[in-house]
This record gives sequence, structure tokens and C-alpha cells, in this order.
Amino acid sequence: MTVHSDQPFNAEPPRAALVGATLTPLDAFYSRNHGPVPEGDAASWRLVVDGLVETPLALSLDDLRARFPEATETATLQCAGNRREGLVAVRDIPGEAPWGPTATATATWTGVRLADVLAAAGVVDGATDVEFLGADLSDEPQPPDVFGGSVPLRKAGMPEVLLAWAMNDEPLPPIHGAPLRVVVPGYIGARSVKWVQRVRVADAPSPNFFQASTYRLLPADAEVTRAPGEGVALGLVAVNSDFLSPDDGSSHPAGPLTVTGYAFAGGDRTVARVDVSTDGGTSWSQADLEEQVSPWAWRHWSSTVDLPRGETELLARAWDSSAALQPERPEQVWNPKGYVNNSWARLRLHGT
Ligand SMILES: Nc1nc2c(c(=O)[nH]1)N[C@H]1C(S)=C(S)[C@@H](COP(=O)(O)O)O[C@H]1N2
Ligand SMILES: [Mo]
Repeated sequence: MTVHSDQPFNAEPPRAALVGATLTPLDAFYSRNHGPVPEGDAASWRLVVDGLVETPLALSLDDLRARFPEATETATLQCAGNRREGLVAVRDIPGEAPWGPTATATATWTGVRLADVLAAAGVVDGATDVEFLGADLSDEPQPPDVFGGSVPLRKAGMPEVLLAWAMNDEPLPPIHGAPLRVVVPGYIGARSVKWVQRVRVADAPSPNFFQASTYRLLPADAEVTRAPGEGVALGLVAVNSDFLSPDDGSSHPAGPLTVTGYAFAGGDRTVARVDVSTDGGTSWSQADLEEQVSPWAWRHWSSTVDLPRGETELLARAWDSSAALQPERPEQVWNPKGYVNNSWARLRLHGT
């Protein structure tokens, strides 16, 4: 793992660790934290559901298992900071980790549907948003506060949104949010709140720092003030892709070479096509896409290219099911906090 920081723990695997597995092994799943992993014991833990509901609830894990049907979804998480290093190369982004292309991963999540829990509490008229609050205290906001965020009520009520206690059929590891985390497929990773202890139904987006002040896309010329409400709140993940193998900067005999990667599109879009170029985008060949295992999952792809002798920069670009194409250059998408670098993937190879 490349460890971007120890405290809080932020790490991503080498590209090679993601090759060949649509479901990411837990030891290769990136970890993104804004505070320390909270201590707590699962027996006394309760999920509070309150706000604009008829009947506020306080549910133990046993209550959740007993009162609601179990549900499973395969979904990709992607951090809004994934591939930030490509933006840092354009212009420095102080205070933000230069994540590579592997702050994204896919798991099969098991728990209960948030919609079922909201129905049990009874959402009242006038509700528009559902806020999730974790148990971890971050010192990024001043004064320090728990990590949180929200999604629109219409998304929260969709069957794919889970309160999950298992990941790839294993108990959810503490670093990934045990005893319970939210999983919001199609949205930036930040909305999938870990160690969730409160679900609050509201008539506005969450005022939590991580919704109101960060995870917002500011125009390139904006100053980072962290004043609430600036820029555009990130939600749906834009179409993106990158290479997984071979390694960036590696040498290979000139001639046929198989390259692999992933592509992902959020919202309710899926990946429709991936192209690879070895000549700077003059010509492209269509990559072979792996099966779509779930509407909420990435697709891995592979392509056998003819590697020229000498230094070559391979390019990859993906289209989603709305026919949106990744933008070409990181300069076009640079923003002061370094979110959502979905410019074309680039891989430097040396043909010998
Ligand atoms: N409570 C809590 N939930 C959180 C975070 C956090 O710091 N605290 N980080 C978020 C971010 S920014 C991302 S990208 C995902 C990462 O999930 P993972 O660490 O399980 O990969 O969790 C999200 N949920
Ligand atoms: Mo994130």
C-alpha cells in the first residue's frame, strides 16, 4: 500500500493489486479517513433515526437483522480525490494527498436497505435530504466534529442504498466502518459514511463540514475559504478510467502487449466503451470490456496493443451510457481542492 498518512490512516494499493478481480480483496481496498477509527463496542452501539420522521428509532445491530430483510449489492466506491496526482502535476494543491488511480474499489455489501429503515420510521412531508453522521471525530473542521454528509431523499429511498455490516461476505472491518456503514452506490465515496450512528431526515442538505464546506467543486480561480455553500457539492461520480497493468514506467519488449484497467461511471450510468491509443490519440482501438456484474460496479477492461520501441505514453478514455466521454487533459478539470480528475488515463511505457 502507498500510505498517504498514518494518522488518520489513508492508503491505496499498487495498481497490480487490483488486476483481475472485479471484487476487490479486502487487503487491496483503499482506505480513506478524516479522523481516527472510533472505539466503540458493537453491543452497546445504536443507530438513531430521527429528524423529519413520525417515529424516531434507536436500533441495535440485532434489531436491524430482526426487523428488516437482508439485502446485498455489488458497488464500487470511488473517492473524489482519486487520481488527484494528475492534477497536482498541473499545479500544486496544498494540504491534499496526491492520490493515485487506486482510491477506488468494489465490494459486495450486505446489510439492510436504508429505504426499509426509513419506511419504518415514517418520513414526513417536507423532507428532502437524508443526513448520515459517523462516530469519528475529525479535526479538519474547527471546532472538531464528526464526519457526515447527506444525499437527496429520493436517492436514500432507492433500493441500492444500504446500511451494511458485511463486505465480500466478511464482517465489515473496523477500518471500513464496523459495526455499520452507509453504502451509496453511484455517489462519491464520502457519502458512504462509515461508523454511522445517526440517520437524520431533514429539509436541507447536511450542514456537516464534509458536505457544506468540502467535497465541493470550486472553479479553478476560486480561493479555498471553506465557507459553507461555495462551489458545487459533489455527488454523482463522473465517468472515469485508469490503467491497472503493466506498471507505469515499466519496460517491455516492443510488439504485442496486453494492458488492463478499470472504468467506472456513477449516478445510474454504466461504462459503455473504453478506447486505448499508443500514438497520442491519433488512432484508437476499442478495449474488451468485462461483464457488468452490477449496475453499480466498475468494469475492468483489457486491450492488446502494439508497443512501439522507445518511450510511449499510452492513453485510455471511457464513455458512459449517457454518451459522456472523459475530458482529455487534467488542465481542463483542475480545481483548487483537486477533486474528480477524470481526464484521460496516461501510462508511460518503454518498448525495448
Ligand atoms: N465516518 C466516516 N465515513 C467516511 C469517511 C470518514 O473519514 N469518516 N471517509 C469517506 C470517504 S472520503 C471515502 S472515499 C470512503 C472510503 O471508504 P473506505 O475507507 O472504506 O475505502 O469513506 C467515506 N466515509
Ligand atoms: Mo473520499
